[in-house]
Amino acid sequence: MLGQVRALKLGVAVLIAVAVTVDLDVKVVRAGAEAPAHSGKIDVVYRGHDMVKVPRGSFRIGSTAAQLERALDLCAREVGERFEELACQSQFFEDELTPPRPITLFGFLMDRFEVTVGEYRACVAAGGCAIDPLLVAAPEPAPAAAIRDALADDLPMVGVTWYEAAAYCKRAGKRLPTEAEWEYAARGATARTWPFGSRLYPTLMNHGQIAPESIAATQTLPLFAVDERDGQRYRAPVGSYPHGKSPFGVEDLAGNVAEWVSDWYAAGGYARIESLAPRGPASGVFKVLRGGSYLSPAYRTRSASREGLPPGERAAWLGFRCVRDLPP
Ligand SMILES: [Ca+2]
Ligand SMILES: [Ca+2]
Repeated sequence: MLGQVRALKLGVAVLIAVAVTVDLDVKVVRAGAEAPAHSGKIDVVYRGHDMVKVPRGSFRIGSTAAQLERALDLCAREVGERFEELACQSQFFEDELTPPRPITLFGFLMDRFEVTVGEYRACVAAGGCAIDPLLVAAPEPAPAAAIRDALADDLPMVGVTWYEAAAYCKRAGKRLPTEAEWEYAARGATARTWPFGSRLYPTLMNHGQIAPESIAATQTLPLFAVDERDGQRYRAPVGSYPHGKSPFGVEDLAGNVAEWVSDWYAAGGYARIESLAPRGPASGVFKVLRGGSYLSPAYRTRSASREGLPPGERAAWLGFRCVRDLPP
């Protein structure tokens, strides 16, 4: 039963992505005449390299029963009466349930920002990364001018499969974070709800919203949409929300682009999670993504919220960052 429920939740995420993509295709076609075709020329710009230390420590991964209740309340407020029963069932959130024991992690360094287009482009130019994401990253839900800027160096890289993200990190002498490392880096030892604390400050992150009824009138599922009230319609240049940083100083963990992590999605939640440096199941169907994006309402930007996609998928709202082990 739980497997079916999870498949539904993941299916909802995929359907939402598809709905947005359809919208995009229309706009991209219209913009095609104005926007120059990709020339194939690669400019080498390498920005960033900043990494932040996350020292060895322990925390309670996931959500307690009380935290789940608050998450359901937030879901109901954002989704509204029409979709509450469909989208805010407690079983959709139970994969977050906190296991009985705390998790202990070894220290690591984490990229301060999401990997940028400039960084990824440099890896392609050096022969270390697949060019495909640079060619497909442009179809973003944006007007023509924004599409021309879709490959700006300081925007987070998107349109990467899990395999391409993992290959980038490996080439950089790093790796994708585990799901537990990502969540610890976002929440700290006290397991706050968002990187900036347990009270919601919507202007401290680049998030989205549930599409207004007028847009979603014919839909049977809630649609995710952009929300400009935080100052950004689509992707924001990395580091645009410094006050939303995590207790360790890692930025944009809530929203902007969702982030691939290394773990396979565990259908049984944290029931079998190891207590020391867990790495997730040995195999699976979905890879986990974390943090939500510029299309996510706030309840999906909570740092305990878990989503999954097949590792070969690409999305205009999905990127990644890397980590490196600290010497023992
Ligand atoms: Ca936004
Ligand atoms: Ca993010």
